[in-house]
Amino acid sequence: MKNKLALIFGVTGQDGSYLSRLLLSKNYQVHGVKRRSSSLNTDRIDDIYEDIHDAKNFFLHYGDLTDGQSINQLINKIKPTEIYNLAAQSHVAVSFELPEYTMMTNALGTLKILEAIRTINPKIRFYQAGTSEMFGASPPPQNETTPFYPRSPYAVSKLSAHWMTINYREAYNIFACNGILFNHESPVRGETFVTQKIIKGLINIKSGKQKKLYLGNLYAKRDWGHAEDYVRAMWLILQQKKPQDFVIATGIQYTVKEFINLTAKKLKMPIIWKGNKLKEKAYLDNIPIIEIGLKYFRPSEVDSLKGSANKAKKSLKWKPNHNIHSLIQDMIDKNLND
Ligand code: NDP
Ligand code: GDR
Repeated sequence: MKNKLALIFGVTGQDGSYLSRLLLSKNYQVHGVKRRSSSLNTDRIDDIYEDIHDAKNFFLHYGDLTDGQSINQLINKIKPTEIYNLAAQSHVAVSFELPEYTMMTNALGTLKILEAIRTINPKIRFYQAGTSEMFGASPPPQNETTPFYPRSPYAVSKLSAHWMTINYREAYNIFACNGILFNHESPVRGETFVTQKIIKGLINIKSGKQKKLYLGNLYAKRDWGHAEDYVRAMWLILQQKKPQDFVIATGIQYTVKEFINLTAKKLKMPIIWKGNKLKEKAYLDNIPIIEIGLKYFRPSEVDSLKGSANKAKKSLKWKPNHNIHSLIQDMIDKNLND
């Protein structure tokens, strides 16, 4: 049987690395798009060549979502059967500082892929990496029918890509789907996202490499899952009979502070919280190790996200294998082995 052929934009990111492994395990030929950077940016996928015996099915190409010509050429050359658009300026806080670039990459970049599919081969199946950030200020639990209320340039850019994906599905009959994924983390999560920042920070403090960890809003609530579970949902979404959009979430939320407490407990660091608001601090052996850094607050925050993935559970038969405890443990173990 002929291999399925996937093209992944954003292959060097957290999800790109997990999805590549999943698709290779399903005998896909996987082509990933990496962008040119002044230092190496393939850390997360370099070991695929060593770990996976059949790495002859894994190829990397240069490309960029802001460069429509490169997108067209790649789709023309590779002739994928499925395209996963995971590429994005994915940092919410950064999007307030780079709103125009965020919009160009996340919104217009998605449009460029959809246009390429429409003109080159409308039979290609398309997955768009949507986000719970699009729900923003809409109260939880959020599902596929919850109104969107984006609270950052990032969320607005993703909402544009979301609707563009629906429009191309309806206007041109393209198998184009949105996954609306809630936060998902892993040992290869970027270091400036709060979970990895907390885990690396506490491990460094414990080993004496770092004195303090500065964080922003400790009371934001998030529904954190594991990337390994979430890329499985992406693949399932593209294997359905009809193109549809799905919320993917665990249905359980924790505050940032609760995430810190769970991590500290696993690391056997008995921290004690004192003070409040901007003066709130966590102490270990009477020494402050976590403090509030004003610069980590966002101009507008998303306070509470908790997804309801009932549709995915029913139609995709998807359910997460990880919970918050196994997620944190996995992240700690990998960090300790580095
Ligand atoms: P990452 O930030 O880890 O990865 C983003 C990827 O996009 C990287 O490969 C990055 O390349 C690439 N990229 C950035 N800008 C461009 C560009 N202009 N052209 C081509 N590639 C580009 O994100 P995640 O893996 O965590 O997330 C994957 C997708 O899912 C993103 O679109 C994100 O917005 C979305 N999402 C993520 C969630 C999460 O909790 N992780 C939840 C919901 C949605 P480089 O390595 O060179 O930086
Ligand atoms: P988020 O993830 O914005 O939800 O976007 P992030 O980990 O950046 O923030 C989660 C919450 O923690 C609060 N916070 C801090 N955040 C960061 N990054 N650094 C800090 O020091 C800090 N202190 C407190 C934030 O204010 C926020 O409330 C992620 C990204 O992966 C998006 O691409 C994705 O779409 C969404 O998840 C779902």
